[in-house]
Amino acid sequence: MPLDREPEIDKKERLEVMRHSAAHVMAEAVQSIFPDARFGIGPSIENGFYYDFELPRSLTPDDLPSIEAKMGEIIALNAGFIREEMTKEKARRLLAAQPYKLELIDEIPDETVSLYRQGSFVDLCRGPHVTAAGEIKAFKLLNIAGAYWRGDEHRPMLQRIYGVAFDTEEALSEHLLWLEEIKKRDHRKLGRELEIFIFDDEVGPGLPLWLPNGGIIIEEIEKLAKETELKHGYVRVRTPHLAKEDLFKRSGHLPYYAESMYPPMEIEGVRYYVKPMNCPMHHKIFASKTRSYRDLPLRIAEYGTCYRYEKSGELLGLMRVRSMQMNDSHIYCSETQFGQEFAAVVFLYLEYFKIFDIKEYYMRLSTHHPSGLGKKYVNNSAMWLKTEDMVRRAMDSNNIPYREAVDEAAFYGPKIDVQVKSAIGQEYTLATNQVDFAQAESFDLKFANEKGQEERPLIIHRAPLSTHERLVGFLLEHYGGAFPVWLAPVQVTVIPVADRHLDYARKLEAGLSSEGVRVKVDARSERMSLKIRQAQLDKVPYMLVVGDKEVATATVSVRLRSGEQLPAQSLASFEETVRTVIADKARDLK
Ligand code: TSB
Ligand code: ZN
Repeated sequence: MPLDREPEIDKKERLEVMRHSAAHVMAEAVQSIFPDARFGIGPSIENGFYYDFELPRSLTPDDLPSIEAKMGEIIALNAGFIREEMTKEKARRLLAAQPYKLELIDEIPDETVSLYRQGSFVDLCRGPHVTAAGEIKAFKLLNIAGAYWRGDEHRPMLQRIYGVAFDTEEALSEHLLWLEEIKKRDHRKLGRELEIFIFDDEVGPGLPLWLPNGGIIIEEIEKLAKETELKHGYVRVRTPHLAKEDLFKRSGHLPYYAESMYPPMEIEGVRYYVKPMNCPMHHKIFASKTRSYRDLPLRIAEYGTCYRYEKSGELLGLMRVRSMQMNDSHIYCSETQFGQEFAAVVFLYLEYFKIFDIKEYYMRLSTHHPSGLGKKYVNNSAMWLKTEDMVRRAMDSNNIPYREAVDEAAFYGPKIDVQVKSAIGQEYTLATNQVDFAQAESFDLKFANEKGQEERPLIIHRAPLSTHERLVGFLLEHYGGAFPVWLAPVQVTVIPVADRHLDYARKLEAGLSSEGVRVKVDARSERMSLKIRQAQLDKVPYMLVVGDKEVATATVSVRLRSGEQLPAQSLASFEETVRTVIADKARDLK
């Protein structure tokens, strides 16, 4: 059947089989280079495959070409993939030098197991495989990473080689090109190049240091959040970074969330924890005076700094860190107010997404799983079911689409998470909107209703703008570093052509700066082309190149970071443009 007529599903399966077979061929190549290699597992994955090895030395990227070359030789020999069924006993004898395989054999419930042999390599494997190695077409090895055996940090660390494989050379080159694009967009790379943030070994993993450019972006985001929240009836508070153990016992963070908390410190005979969340402190503020229905909904907001002990293997640039500042709020409302309040939060994130031009996301209703009750989740089955239903109703009655995900809830209740993808393809929760039926009880929070009777408030925990860390990490990739003008650390660079144009450049700088525009003069005695290139690399939205003509006519020549040139114009007209673009938080520069 011609390839282009092949049903998608068959093609997908065929590619998976080919990729899995490529993993076996890679293992054969590694075995021929390292005869003592021990083998872990080698599955197919999206676009390719990997295999985990225990080797006598650490691999470097320089090893990949020789492994690839060896694979090429094996494929050229076109050895058949031969399946053999045998008793476990026989398989154990055959794989006696392979402790990881022996462990896998022990776990197979059947009497017999299947092995696949191609050339000099034999592997415990369910299959299926290609009939012969020659069917493996275009492939490339990409990188090496450490991977714990069975993902368990107490087991040995193996070396994993990742590769990609496709039907045709064209499909492979297209994919490699796409990977290059993605690499350029990786927020860790952009963050370094644009001087947004750094990590420092001596400070510690997952503890980012924001550089001045990052500081500007954060200030702008906070300004937006504060203005928006003011408009939506929030009040702002400030709370400490640590509190006594008892507070976190009461809130349920100990024990439900203890694994993600830094260990306690002891002072004056009392144990203190740095806070992983701001909620308990906000609850204390709610409880600090008598509340009545007239105070509700009470929306307490804070850009609170939290610390979480995230596993080192899970840390990733700014996307998953250990110190974070959260766009947090806790909304205390009555049960009748709940639906409207909950939906208002969802509409609030949609308002933000419009500003940031975020279009690719989906909402996920994260629910509990009964097996986690009392361990991962507050043990109150009835309330879980009730609040999950309340969320469904709030979403449905506002026609907001969502998918359900079981066993992803917070320990205190169900939530709507907004899932986005980072440039490197991982899915993250950006905004979150959570119900809490547990903490009002444990903090004995109450208000007097219209009839003067005591009622417990429901609590909504929400973070539409996530944490500064995750949001800026995401935005770096989303914009590929080319921030809209309102967020750009430097909005305008003035580039004098020669030293004699410096005075005029300074005048422009003073004018723009008095308008609140973030402007810099590149006063270095360098070639103009080099200064333009620098501003372009820094992704500065506007460059004003000034030479004799601009000085003589009192105008500016405006160059955009895309390379596009705008017509010469007066400073006043340029100021007007920039002012509007900033005020509109526009992505387009004109
Ligand atoms: C919203 N108590 C609630 C709060 O009131 C809370 O802490 N929720 S959370 O645990 O889901 O965190 C809120 C948001 O912070 C998440 O949706 C996610 O976007 C962001 N976040 C969580 N952990 C990290 C982390 N390790 N690094 C960066 N951002 C994080
Ligand atoms: Zn909270």
